[in-house]
Amino acid sequence: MFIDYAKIRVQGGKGGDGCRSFRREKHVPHGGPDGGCGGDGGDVIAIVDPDITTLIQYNYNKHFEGGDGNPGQSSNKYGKTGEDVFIKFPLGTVIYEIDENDKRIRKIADISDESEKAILAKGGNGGRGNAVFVSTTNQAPTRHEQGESGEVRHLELVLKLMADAGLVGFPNAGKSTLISHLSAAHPKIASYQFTTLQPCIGVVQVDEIHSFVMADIPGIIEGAHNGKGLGIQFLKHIERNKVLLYILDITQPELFERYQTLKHELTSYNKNLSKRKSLIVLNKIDLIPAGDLDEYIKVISEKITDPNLEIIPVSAVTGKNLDKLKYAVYEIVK
Ligand SMILES: Nc1nc2c(ncn2[C@@H]2O[C@H](COP(=O)(O)OP(=O)(O)OP(=O)(O)O)[C@@H](O)[C@H]2O)c(=O)[nH]1
Ligand SMILES: [Mg+2]
Repeated sequence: MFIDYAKIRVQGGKGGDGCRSFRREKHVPHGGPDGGCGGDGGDVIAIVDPDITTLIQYNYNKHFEGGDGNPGQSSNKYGKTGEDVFIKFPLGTVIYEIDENDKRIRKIADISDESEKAILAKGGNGGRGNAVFVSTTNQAPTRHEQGESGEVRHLELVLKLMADAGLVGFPNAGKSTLISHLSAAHPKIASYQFTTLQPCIGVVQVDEIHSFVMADIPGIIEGAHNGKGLGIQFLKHIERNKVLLYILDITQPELFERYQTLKHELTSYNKNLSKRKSLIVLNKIDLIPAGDLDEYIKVISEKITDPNLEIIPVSAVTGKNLDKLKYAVYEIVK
């Protein structure tokens, strides 16, 4: 199941206590302090796992603790450092610290690249052993410290898929059919609305070495930005796409107005999306007489004021022009 939201608790390991100890030697009442320091507690660290695309496991697994440091020992032995604990996240996870009322305090990490690592909770420092406190005035200190507790944090996880190209369209426009022909993704396809209930991503291979990532999200309807239909919950997944593909079913009336409605929903959700590079894809051209296609394109292109907005007619079912679409998207993505 695709889950893009979770809350977890992380805690660094406790530092090991410092040791109080004196070397035992015959005839020496205080044979020199030799209590070692405790080891530091382990950290909780976020890393990326490119194979995960959902936060579902964090709906079950909600507590993560770094390992505790071992206490120091006599003979100046240091305690072992606690083990770091690594939590794996899908690319595109944004991690916020929240307070007890679930209010966001700050952004801790935005995991947008595979090498990214972020410390979510630091382990506590190990306590110092009494050997450390020897001074000219105190040759036999008994002072030794307790290990510190690790940091505790409550975190909110929000996943925003990291796709290059996002498919935007009304329900039934053929978005899932398109992604299933262009990639190995297999979302459900059916002739009714809201077939796709969760985002799906696929890798589109352009040639042997080049590819880009495409995201299919559930259909958008008028009012989506106010929560209508499947609402805004999935719009966040196209926020970071480099290209938006507006998929229109060519058999529907008022194509330009439909495009405008979609764009209005997106920009009402996030005004930056109005400037995002886009393409209009007229799908299902197999359903109109071939000779009429130019006229369809003319009607919509006359109303478009942006000279850079390209219109590409395709048929996701027959595969017509899908290569052209793939290259056009790749030109923008790269
Ligand atoms: N004739 C024809 N039918 C198509 C084409 N593309 C999609 N369809 C059909 O249109 C219907 C809807 O396709 P989907 O891919 O499920 O549409 P969607 O946009 O993903 O729909 P939602 O998930 O509900 O938003 C299915 O019956 C498809 O077979 C096309 O190019 N030509
Ligand atoms: Mg679909």
